[in-house]
Amino acid sequence: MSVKEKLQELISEAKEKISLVQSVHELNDVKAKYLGKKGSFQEIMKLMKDLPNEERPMFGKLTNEAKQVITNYLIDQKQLIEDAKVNEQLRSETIDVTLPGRSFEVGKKHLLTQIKEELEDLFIGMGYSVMEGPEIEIDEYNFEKLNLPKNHPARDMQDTFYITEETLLRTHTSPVQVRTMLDNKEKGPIKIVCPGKVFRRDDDDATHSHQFMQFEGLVVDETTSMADLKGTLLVAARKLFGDKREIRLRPSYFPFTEPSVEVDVSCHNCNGKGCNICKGTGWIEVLGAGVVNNNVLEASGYDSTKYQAFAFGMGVERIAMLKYGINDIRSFYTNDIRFNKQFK
Ligand code: 2NL
Repeated sequence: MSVKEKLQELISEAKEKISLVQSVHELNDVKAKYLGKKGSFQEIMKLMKDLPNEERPMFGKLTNEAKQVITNYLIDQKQLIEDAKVNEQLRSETIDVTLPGRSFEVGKKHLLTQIKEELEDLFIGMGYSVMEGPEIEIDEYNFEKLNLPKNHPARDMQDTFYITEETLLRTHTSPVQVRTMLDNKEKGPIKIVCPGKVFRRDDDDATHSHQFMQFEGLVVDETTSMADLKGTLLVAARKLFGDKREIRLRPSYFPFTEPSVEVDVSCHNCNGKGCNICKGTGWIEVLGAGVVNNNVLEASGYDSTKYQAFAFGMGVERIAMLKYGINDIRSFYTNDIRFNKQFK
């Protein structure tokens, strides 16, 4: 057999072997078998020494060509293996974009938070700042400076969670206003709203909760009057209960305001005709307010001959209950997800 034939045979054998290889790892073994240090070509090169000098260049040329042919087979097969791998991956990892998506629920703020923020936005729009303060207060700020001296019935042990003689859970957010007035070194004008948790010693039932959210407001300036209060509350009532609402002020009593008023809004359910929500009267009581008592201004360092102020306070749960027809205040705090989810 001539060298040429030998090489031809080697090439067809390699071609066959290489075409059957399925992995790159296996392919490296085959490559070593033919082209490696102990491979077939090393064997063939040994034949060179028996050849006459003039045949050696031709022998070298043919061997190199054969090597090249086999190398090309190896390269092509490697490409085939790799392509097959990619195609298999594409096939097995295909995503069916026509399948319906998995739906997931987006959370929502608690109804009380929604209404608190609605109120904050409304008052910020009228130039107010939002102030917060501690839930554990001292007697002096919660009562004394609000014209509620010791032994006043409103600060009865029955109504207040005392921690010590002098510290308690605030019964209203008014101490935040007291702190703001005390902190105001220039004793200049103030325009603030104070939302927050307050605590009263009550047995919980459908309309009472020992913890609820209050939203109070305070405006201190040189000419602040009851007329400003009424205009402000009309804007708030219409924002909360609709553009057609009217308000009316009835005389009332709070130790920290004089005169004091109770504010009714015309019923948003029956437009004033009378229904079960307004108990047939056409009006619903929504908040308390008044002109700040001079004692309160003086106790926080304001000259009551120079300054006048109005203040108001409302229970946020009550507003929400009226707006959405909720009949049990405990619904806000039991956190039944089915209740909370209704207010999206
Ligand atoms: C209500 C009634 C009210 C105030 C709160 C207040 C605060 C200061 C001075 C004077 Cl610093 N008054 N707040 C005035 C009137 C009524 O709240 O029904 N709250 C749930």
